[in-house]
Amino acid sequence: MARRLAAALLLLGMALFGTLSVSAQDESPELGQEAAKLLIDPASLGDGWSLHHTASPEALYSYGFEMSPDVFREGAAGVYVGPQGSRVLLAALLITENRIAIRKSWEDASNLVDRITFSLDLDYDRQRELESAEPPAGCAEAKRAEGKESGFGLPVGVTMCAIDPDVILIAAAFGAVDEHEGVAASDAVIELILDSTTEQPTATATTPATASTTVTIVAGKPSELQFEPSRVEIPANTDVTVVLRSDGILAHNFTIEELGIRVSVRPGEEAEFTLNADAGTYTFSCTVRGHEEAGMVGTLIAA
Ligand SMILES: [Cu+2]
Repeated sequence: MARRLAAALLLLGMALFGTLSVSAQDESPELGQEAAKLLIDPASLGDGWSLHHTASPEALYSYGFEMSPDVFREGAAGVYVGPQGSRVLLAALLITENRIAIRKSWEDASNLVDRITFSLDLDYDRQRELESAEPPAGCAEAKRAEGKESGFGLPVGVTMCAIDPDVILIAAAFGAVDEHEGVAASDAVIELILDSTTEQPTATATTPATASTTVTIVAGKPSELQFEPSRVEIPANTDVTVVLRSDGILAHNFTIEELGIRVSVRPGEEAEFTLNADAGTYTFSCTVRGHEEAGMVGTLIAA
């Protein structure tokens, strides 16, 4: 048992600081550019934090993590180092779009979390509590673990979050992050990522589009979880062509429950549909789990 723990700790150190990943990195796929957008700026973690390195998640091979292209289309990992030995490991995994891949990806990512927490001293009561806790805002599903690093006693929190059926984020926080420890720290990192993709867009987003019979609505840009514009005016009782586009990295939809409209778009795709509404004010939203709650809503005014 002691040897297993020692081996696990050694692997942990290697994955975090990349001392042994040199040979593996040579064969690793490139750092995924789309996934890399989900890695946060070290400054957002607080004073004294820096990005130690970024890598393809293949660098997590020491945890036995295999990034199968059948399951994951892209990924990126970042290792951040902070004050007093604290560090954060962040992985963003983009999943190949099919049902089997989505299920398998959750299993693979879960296994990775298990391996990260394998070497920790866990409190089982706390673990049960975490299992029934609500996922962080913006996460459709979450898995968390909290414990102390054997030997060093550093508090560790791990949060895995599915922000969409096809994106999984894993944050592991060793030591304190902005005065948080354990799962509070790893949750805070996940929230930072979701916040940075939902930043208030520039003034143009609130500028009402003029009443027109053609309207373009962009999802996913400049903020992943917002519509641009978020306020749309159309003439009442008139056929209006709506062009819906996703410029983000997630799939989104445009839904107006009252009008029975739901149109989905995948990243980089465009959909066109006709809208005809009686005079009134309607709410449109994206019903992908967690998106509306994160601010993916808008107002449609037919007048
Ligand atoms: Cu959405």
